[in-house]
Amino acid sequence: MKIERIELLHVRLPLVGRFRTSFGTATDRDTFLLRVVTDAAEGWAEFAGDPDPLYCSEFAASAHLALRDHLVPRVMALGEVTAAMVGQAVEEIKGHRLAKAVLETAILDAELRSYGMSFATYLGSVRARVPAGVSVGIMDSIPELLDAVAGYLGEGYLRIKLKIEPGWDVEPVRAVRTEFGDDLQLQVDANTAYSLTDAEHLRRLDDHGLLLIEQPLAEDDLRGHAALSALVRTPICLDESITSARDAATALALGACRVINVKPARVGGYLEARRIHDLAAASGVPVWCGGMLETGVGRAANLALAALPGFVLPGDTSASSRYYAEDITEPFVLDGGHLNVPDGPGIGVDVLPGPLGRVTVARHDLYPL
Ligand code: NPG
Repeated sequence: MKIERIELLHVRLPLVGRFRTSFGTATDRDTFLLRVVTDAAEGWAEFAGDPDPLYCSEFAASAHLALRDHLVPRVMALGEVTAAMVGQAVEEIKGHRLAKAVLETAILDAELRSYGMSFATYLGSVRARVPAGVSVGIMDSIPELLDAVAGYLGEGYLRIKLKIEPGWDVEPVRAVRTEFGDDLQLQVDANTAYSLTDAEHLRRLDDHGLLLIEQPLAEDDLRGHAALSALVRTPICLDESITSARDAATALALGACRVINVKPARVGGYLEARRIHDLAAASGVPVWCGGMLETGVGRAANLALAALPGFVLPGDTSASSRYYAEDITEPFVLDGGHLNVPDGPGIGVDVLPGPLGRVTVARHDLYPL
């Protein structure tokens, strides 16, 4: 496959409600799409990050530069390209995994479309639909939180994740557990907001039957997570800390986590994400698919990954309406608490020109320049 053109579309979509985490509050999704035109087919992918480096060190503008000046030129130098060649072609560039992921994914989409295979088939998915969880932001009050959770459960979501931070942790968890009962699949996500000196406090979460505590400590603190793991009964899950299959192997060997949130962008793409899945499956470690407020473009590919056999916990694979009144693809809709895994060629959904036009704020050529 020969790449003829790579284009970056800066898009901005309003969120249906603000989404607050321990690292900030989002009111819109401000990101970019990559469109790769080849001699065989066209591919699309979505940059998972944000305009600000608050979740991780990468951000949209850094990814734009990394792609334009370092990643795209290396991939173009290959001549004939397949997605499996991308990782090695960009390996000498340190970091920039979210940027690498969007490039590899758009190329993979084009490649799979060119021979009519879905992401799900390519990755090895074993399910036609996946259970949907939802991530619930930090709220101003407990009644507001209980209302929000009741609304999501009414829609059919099968698992609730509460965002937590110091001052918004044990009480909201207790309130949700009390209101909705012991059968509710409930977990929390701290996005690195705590330190090991909070271990005694975090231990209080053990009373509430949580599936897991996600990323309580700093992303580079594997030792701290291992120590915390020994102090709390609730399984520790890592997100930000895991940027590769090697990280995953290290974290498991150190006892730093018992569950892994697999986000393809964070680890440099779907191929590395699948390696983490395989490693975890071989080690008997449950994984689940995280989300970064993706539009239908990113969500479609995540659903394919979430259908692999080792994804035994519901992911942050919510319906499009969780974030968007109007998505840029046909919306993903909940059906009995599940989402269908796209089975069409590539990511299996098309970008709709009308909605795309309404949210596109700029367009940049990455190749040819
Ligand atoms: O449903 O797509 C989703 C979002 C789930 O909570 C979610 N994502 O830390 O996992 C996270 C968080 C996030 C949001 C991370 C935006 C980065 C950016």
